[in-house]
Order: sequence, then C-alpha cells, then structure tokens
Amino acid sequence: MNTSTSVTKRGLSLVAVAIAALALVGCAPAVTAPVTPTASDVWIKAVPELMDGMAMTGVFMTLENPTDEDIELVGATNTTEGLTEKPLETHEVVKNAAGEMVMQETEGGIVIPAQGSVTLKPGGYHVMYWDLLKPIPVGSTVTLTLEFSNGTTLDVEAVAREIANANETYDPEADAEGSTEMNH
Ligand SMILES: [Cu+2]
Repeated sequence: MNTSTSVTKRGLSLVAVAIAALALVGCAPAVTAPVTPTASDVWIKAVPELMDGMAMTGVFMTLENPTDEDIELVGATNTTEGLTEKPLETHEVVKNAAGEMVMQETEGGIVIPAQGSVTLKPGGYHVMYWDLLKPIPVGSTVTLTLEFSNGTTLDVEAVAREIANANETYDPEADAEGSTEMNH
C-alpha cells in the first residue's frame, strides 16, 4: 500500500515536471512573433513593350534571414494595379535532360538559410510574372507582396531595369524558343 502510494506520488511529480517543461517550451513561440526576412536590391526586368503571347518577366532581390531557422519564400502576390491577373510563381533555373537551362516552379519555395541570405538573379531563382497586361518601362516600379513559410509577408517595390546582355535567360526570344512552353 505504502509502496504503491509512493510510486503514484512519484509518478505524479514526474508528470508535473514534464508539464512544467512543456509549458516553458510551449510559451516561447506564442510570445515571440515570427520574424520577417528583409529584402534588398529588389528589381524587375523591364518589359518596354509587350510581345505577342510572351509577356512575362522576373523579379530579383536579395533576401536575408536573421533567425536561427531556415525560412522559405513560398509565394508572392502582385499588388500593381492592372499588371496581371495570373498568380505569381517562385521559379528556379535548372538543366533539363537535353542539357538546356530552363526555368521551372520551385518545389516548396526558395530557401533563405538561417542567419544567411539568398540572391534571386537572372539565370537563377526569381519570382515569375506571367501574362502581363501592360508594359513595364525602365525606371518604373512594380509592387508585390512576398509570402514566407513562417506566415509573415513583406511588401516590396521593384524598380524596372534593363538587362544589358542580349543572351540573358530573360531575353524574350530565348523564352519564346522553348523554356516556357516546355515547362509550363
Ligand atoms: Cu520563371
């Protein structure tokens, strides 16, 4: 009898300790709001005139993650009035079976490593705009909202720049020749 009582008490106190430990751990995320990554050097490839059926472009930037856990850029929403009705996509550029560099939608977003950064740039990661309804002249600005895996969002303004190199990934003719049709 005595033994069983003492075992029960001991069991209860262990449970109490476990609950206290859980409470300590469990409280932390509720008190600390998720941290929003920061974006710098945000720009979009200018589209001076719309090409027939090929009105697309990419947004580029550097994202920094000051936290101790990886955060993914999981999506984005255009907030520029009248620019497009298509959803934006996070894209990467990969080599296909034929050895060509083509773009495709990322699986699970673009990782911003803990205490690190990732740069979206031509020929690599980008946020894809499809079916533009109006041109994006050099020097004009486009606004969009970035969405991250920790539930935070960030409004950014992208300045339209020209890419000097005619052989860039985003040359309209290069896109027309295959990458888009092959992958979407
Ligand atoms: Cu793309």
